[in-house]
Amino acid sequence: MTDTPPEYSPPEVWVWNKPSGGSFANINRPIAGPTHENELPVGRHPLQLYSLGTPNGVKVTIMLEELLARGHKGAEYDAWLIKIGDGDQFGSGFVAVNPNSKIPALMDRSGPKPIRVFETGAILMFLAEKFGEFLPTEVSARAECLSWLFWQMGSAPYLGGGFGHFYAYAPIKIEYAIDRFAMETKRQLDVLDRRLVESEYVAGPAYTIADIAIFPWYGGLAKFNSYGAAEFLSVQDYKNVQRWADALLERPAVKRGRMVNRLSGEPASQLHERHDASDFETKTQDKLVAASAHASPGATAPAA
Ligand SMILES: N[C@@H](CCC(=O)N[C@@H](CS)C(=O)NCC(=O)O)C(=O)O
Repeated sequence: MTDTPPEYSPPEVWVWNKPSGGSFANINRPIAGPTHENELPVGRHPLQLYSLGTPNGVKVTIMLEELLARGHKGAEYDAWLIKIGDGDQFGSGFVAVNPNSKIPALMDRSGPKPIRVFETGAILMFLAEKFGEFLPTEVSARAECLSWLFWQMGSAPYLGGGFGHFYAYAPIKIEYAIDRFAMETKRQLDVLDRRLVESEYVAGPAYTIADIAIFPWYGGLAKFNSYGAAEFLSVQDYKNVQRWADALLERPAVKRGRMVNRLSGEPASQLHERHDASDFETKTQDKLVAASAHASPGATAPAA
């Protein structure tokens, strides 16, 4: 059975006079800019990341862990937690790094003048060019990689903001909206699946920033039941997406990147902030909880 949405006639001019309803309604506003003063913290590493372990955030932490795995010491980073549900993205310091108030945002403090970078496509390209990794230099391989990188930037909003929103978060189930975005999401999965028949990785024989950008969204759908929709979308049918996602999940840097700034799942998989490579061994939530219980018996959880 499907719910019929109430009849709605748009007024002449839209005004913001009521909450939109649904999950995350409290953080939606029709205006940009900061809501409050708040300086961002700065750690000791060249790169300062302000983020959260969502599919967009994870792209950057996977990239940084991949760069470190290839021996680039200049990719050492502090990953600070931005709680978007609490409105941290509207603090003045964050807005100065990303005027679009969305995680992730990066400050490169390695040079004489800090460089801000926002939008994950720009961040992945910036890091790829800075360190000369994961973006082919040969002209046709580079064009293929950038085509798939930007395919992700244009496609994922239909998956997250379209399908995920109407299937999982909207206050009512609207058949028209769910049909429209389920159709588009399945079409995108098929685009990827067909590409991965002919190619080991998305952009060709080498692992690139295209894989790093696409994996958290479409790999998440294939392997982690995003939006509780694995069965609804028959994700097991996309065999080549499954094969590719399994291969990426074997990569140690992907495993580490998925843990950073993560606030849900197994405590051992959550590293709320990362300020040192050793944090993966000592500062995951399971370890912090155990340490604080040991330090003060009776206490249950450390501050995040
Ligand atoms: N196109 C952006 C999307 C970033 C984005 O949508 N971030 C979400 C979390 S995954 C966010 O910060 N949402 C907070 C908000 O909308 O206020 C990118 O690729 O960086």
